[in-house]
Amino acid sequence: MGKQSELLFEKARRYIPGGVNSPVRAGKSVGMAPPFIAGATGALIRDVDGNEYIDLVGSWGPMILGHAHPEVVAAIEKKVGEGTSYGAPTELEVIMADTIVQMVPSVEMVRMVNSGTEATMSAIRLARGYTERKKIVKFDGCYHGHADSLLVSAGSGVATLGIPGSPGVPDDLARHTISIPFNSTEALHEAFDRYGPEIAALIVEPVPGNMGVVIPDKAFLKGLREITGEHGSLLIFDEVITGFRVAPGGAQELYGILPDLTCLGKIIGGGLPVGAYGGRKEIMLNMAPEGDIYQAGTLSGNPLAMAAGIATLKILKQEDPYQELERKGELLFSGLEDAAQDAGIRAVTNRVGSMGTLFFSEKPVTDFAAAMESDQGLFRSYYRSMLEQGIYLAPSPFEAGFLSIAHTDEMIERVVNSASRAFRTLEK
Ligand code: HOZ
Repeated sequence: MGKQSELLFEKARRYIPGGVNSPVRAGKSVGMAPPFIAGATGALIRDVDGNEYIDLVGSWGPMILGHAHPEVVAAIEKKVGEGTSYGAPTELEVIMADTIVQMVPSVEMVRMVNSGTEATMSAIRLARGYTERKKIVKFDGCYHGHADSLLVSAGSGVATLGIPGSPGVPDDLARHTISIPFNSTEALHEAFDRYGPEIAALIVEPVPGNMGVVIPDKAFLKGLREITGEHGSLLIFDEVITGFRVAPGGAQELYGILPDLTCLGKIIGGGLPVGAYGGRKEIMLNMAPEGDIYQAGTLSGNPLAMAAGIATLKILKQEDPYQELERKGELLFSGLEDAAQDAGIRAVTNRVGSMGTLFFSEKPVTDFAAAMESDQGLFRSYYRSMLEQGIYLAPSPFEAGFLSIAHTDEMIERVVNSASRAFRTLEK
């Protein structure tokens, strides 16, 4: 970490709460100022002090092709000279919607928005309007953005900063959200036995990435589909992270489960701000102007975001890099686990494809409670050592690490060797 970043952080804190525009990146839980970024190419990211790091954050998921992929850059450059926003329909939006419908198994119709938060918030409104019910079921440690109904027992920054429930969310609203442990079929049945006829929707990250990566039990995921169907509640998959990440059609393709609604973001914007929600036509047609459920946005379907997203999805379709990403994921995370074992550090890794997390824990991490029991002090020392060695990780034990097609085997080896050195310096 360098002087320039420290000075910028100091200045930023004068004008921006906490010096950042999204809490986790402030690095509060690792006790240090964040590196301020000057640029990034491929799998490498550079800070304003001239340090270069192997990037395992990938902007928290979107950069599956690596940074500044030439075809994505060309698509943006081609479009930018024609204007950056019209607030009117464009052909690019139709191409994007068509591509999403082709690639994501359950989606028949889709609406573009500007962030993952907007996508989940809108999907919840649609579910409530469609079912004429109020209650939402979610899982402890799953994070679906910062909309009022979804901040209850949330992961990501809420977990990282230890915020129990955000002030500003009215109790009257929060009481309609039921949060239960992930991977617990028992808790699921209890919730539906008790509140079934009142439940509008169950929302889930099919592979949670915001309490660190947690692997879903397949029978549990299947149970979500069955129980929501039995009670007339909608099943919403929040695939903002997993969409186009764990398979071309997301977790729903990987596990063969079709939700009623799907929320997307990150990869579909190729690194520009974007979100989307979609699903069965019969449900989606309830949105205004076809139906009465309202949601809107001046920048929705923004031409630059559409151009970057379409270019990204086109490459993913053509190159189908998923097997290769799986191989790289295995190389990285099994390497980390072996290195921890060799150093006598108790650690476990959870991984699906190219997303994964190393937890400093002696037992398997299958839910939020287990993730929270992992050793946060060890993570803090590990994070700092890795950064010093040129490896850029998310500054929180409750986030996912992401690989891209630009990460080479050599880079992965460097990450594992750096981790090995870091583990040897940690106090057991
Ligand atoms: N909430 C995201 C992580 N799961 C974004 C964090 C950030 O950009 O600071």
